[in-house]
Amino acid sequence: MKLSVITLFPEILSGYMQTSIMARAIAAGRIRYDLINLRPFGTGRHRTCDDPPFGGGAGMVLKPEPLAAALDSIKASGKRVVYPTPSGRPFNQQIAQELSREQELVFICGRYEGIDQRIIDTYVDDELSIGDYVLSSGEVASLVIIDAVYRLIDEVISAESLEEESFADGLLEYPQYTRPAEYNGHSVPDVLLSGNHARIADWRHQQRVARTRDRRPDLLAAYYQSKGEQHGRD
Ligand code: 6GU
Repeated sequence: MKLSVITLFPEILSGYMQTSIMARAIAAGRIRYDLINLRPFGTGRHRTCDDPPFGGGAGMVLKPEPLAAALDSIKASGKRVVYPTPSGRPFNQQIAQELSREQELVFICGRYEGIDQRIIDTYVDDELSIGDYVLSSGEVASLVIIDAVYRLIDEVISAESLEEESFADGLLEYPQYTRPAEYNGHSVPDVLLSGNHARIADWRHQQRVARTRDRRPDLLAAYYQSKGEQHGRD
C-alpha cells in the first residue's frame, strides 16, 4: 500500500514511519509512503496556507488553493482521499478493514478550524472522526487511522495475532500475565498454570464476556445479536 499524507508538520509523522512495526513493513516493501509538506504550496511571499473564515468566527481555515495544488501534485483525483475531522463518521475496525484493501490512500491533515469545504466537495472520499473529543492536530488523528489500517495488510502482522484481538469478534480481550508467577503478593490465576488448554480457553472466554459486560455493554449486545443471527442461519 502507498500512503500519502499532506501536512504542515511532516516531522510529526516522520518519526512514526521510521519506528518499530511500521519501519519493518516499509523495509519489507509492504508499505511505501510520501509526506507532502503543504507549506511550499502556500500563496504569496509568505507561502500562506490559512485564512480567517468567511462569515466571521474564531480561528483559521486552511485555504483551498494550496491544498488543491498539493493534492494535484500527487494526482489525488481518482485516489481514495481521507480527511480526519471531528465532524466525520465514526472510524472503527470495519472501516479500517475496508481501507486496508486499498492500493493507495491519501490523508489530508487539517489544523485550526478545518479546511475549506470546496476541497472536501472536490477531493475527499471519507471524512472520519476517531472519537468524541477534540484534538488540535489532524496529524495525530491521521496517525491513529494509519496505524489501525496498515497493520491489517497481509504479512505486516501475523494472522494469528489479528484473530485473537478485540473487535475481531466483538469482545474485549482477556487479561494477560507473564512471569513471575508471584509479583508483589499478587499471583497469576491458577488456571493459566494448569496446562489444561480447554480450561484456559474457557476461562479466557468468561473473562472476555465479563469485561465486555462491565466496560462496553453496547458491544456485548451487538455480540449476542450477531451470534444469534449466526445460529439462526444453521
Ligand atoms: Cl479525526 N481530528 C481532530 N482534530 N479531532 C478529532 C478527530 C479528528 N476525531 C476526534 N477528534
